[in-house]
Amino acid sequence: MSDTRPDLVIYGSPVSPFARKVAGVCIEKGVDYEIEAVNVFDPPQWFRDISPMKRIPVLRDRSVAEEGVAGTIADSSAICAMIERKHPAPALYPAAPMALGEALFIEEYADTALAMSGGLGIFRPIFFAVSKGQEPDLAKARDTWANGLPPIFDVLEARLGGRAFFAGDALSIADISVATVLMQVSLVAETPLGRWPALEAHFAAMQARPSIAQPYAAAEKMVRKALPTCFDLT
Ligand SMILES: N[C@@H](CCC(=O)N[C@@H](CS)C(=O)NCC(=O)O)C(=O)O
Repeated sequence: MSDTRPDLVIYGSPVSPFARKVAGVCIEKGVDYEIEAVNVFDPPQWFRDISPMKRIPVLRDRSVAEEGVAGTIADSSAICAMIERKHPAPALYPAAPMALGEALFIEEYADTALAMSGGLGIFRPIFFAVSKGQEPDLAKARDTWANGLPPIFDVLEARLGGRAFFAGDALSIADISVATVLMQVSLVAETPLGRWPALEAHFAAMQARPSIAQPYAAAEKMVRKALPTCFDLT
């Protein structure tokens, strides 16, 4: 009997924006994948072995190896670059040197500055608390929305400069990264972006893409079990 399982396995959870980024790249490219759940806060030894920083996601390419470190890649940015090389079309990394650099910078900015602020400042204080039956730290979330995120949104707004995409004139890893990380906030709170019209338009366009919407819907289903509605942080 032939093996119908996809080559690519994303270890992690759709609740991770970085796992959704990898899923989004696979969907844009029409590459089959599956997600295998791993509790990153108490992972089994086999996962610690393939994730030196104890982070999700980690990718396994079964066509390389079915177990062990071989055939695995940790870190969403490394994973997405590998998938691009393995499945080049449609390209999600600009060919022009400067646009490529811009795309990689925006990816990094989303994965660090935006993820720290939105994830640690809003998602975790709300969702982690609610999951444990505790009161959400709305004061921290409101402070992040009022003071932490606006300077980051200012940078993204300026970098977009009214364009549809962050780098070059086509969808790239930059657009996917910003949308998946920003949607971590949407999982727990309303995200009115009226002060940043280019970012607002970009966010709406990205949310309409199956590559962003499908992994998000899987995350939302999990989050809504503990948190039926989103908070207004304004
Ligand atoms: N730079 C990493 C970040 C991965 C990351 O921070 N993942 C979070 C989940 S969203 C995690 O594994 N956290 C585990 C922890 O904080 O102990 C990537 O892009 O893959």
